[in-house]
Amino acid sequence: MFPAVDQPADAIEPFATAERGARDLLRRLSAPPEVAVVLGSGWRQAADALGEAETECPMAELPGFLAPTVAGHGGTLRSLRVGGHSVLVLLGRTHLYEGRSPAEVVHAVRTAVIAGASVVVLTNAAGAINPALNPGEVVLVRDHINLTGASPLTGTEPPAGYRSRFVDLTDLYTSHLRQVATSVDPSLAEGVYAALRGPHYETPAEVAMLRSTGADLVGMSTALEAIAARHLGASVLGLSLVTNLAAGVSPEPLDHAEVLAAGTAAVPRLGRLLATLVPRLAGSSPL
Ligand code: 8IG
Repeated sequence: MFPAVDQPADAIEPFATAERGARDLLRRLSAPPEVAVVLGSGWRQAADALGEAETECPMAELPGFLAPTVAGHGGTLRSLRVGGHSVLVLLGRTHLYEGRSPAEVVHAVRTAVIAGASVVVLTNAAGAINPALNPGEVVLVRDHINLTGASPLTGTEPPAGYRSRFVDLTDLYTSHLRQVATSVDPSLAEGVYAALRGPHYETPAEVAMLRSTGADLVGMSTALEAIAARHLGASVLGLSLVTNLAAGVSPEPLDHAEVLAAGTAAVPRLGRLLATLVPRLAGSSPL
């Protein structure tokens, strides 16, 4: 088997690359992370509610992370202590729709878990398929339907010392962590997250199909990171901010600006939720 010529060498050895990332990360931190929090669109502005950064650096400084694109800026790694626990915040993520490989999409999560995080919180913004869900609402991901056609475990076998790539995904979004979240905020709904590649939104017919398959939410992230985290033995909590009704659920067409505005309006609530929830998740990994 030969890798495609234009593939970066890193993509061939994703676990070794994540190990290098973790070694570099640990040199920068005063303590290994216990919890890793990935802040997706809509959630980034809520990061400051967790407290003041102890250490912060551009993700691109660490091995295996992508250089920032010319247009946008790259992601940031921030470490801080929350309620006596060491927390690593990943501000920004990589998506398949950017033309990135599954290994690139999950690299930050792999790095965080190999560095020590036993709990991974994956946040995202999503469209509501279930009409009972409202924009501005936060939904606990109970399970996902991975319709990306991709897996972070495709390719060469994980090296010695890693679990089999034929990983069990029963209770992927650990019921224990969902219970902790519900105890912090009993108003949180639960739903099934359908992950698609995007970047286009769905047609109304696709949304109708997703609804009949049991999906409540639809988005373009999270599923591959959850799989990679579970493969490495971490517990996963998924939090979706509903920013729009999926196509056809509402008679209005989707407007990206409105999606962003709904995210901004929710920032104070997201901040409060993260600040109360994250310290309670540390040390609560039953795996
Ligand atoms: I925010 O309606 C957000 N992300 N696929 N569909 C998909 N992704 C989304 C949507 C949506 N809203």
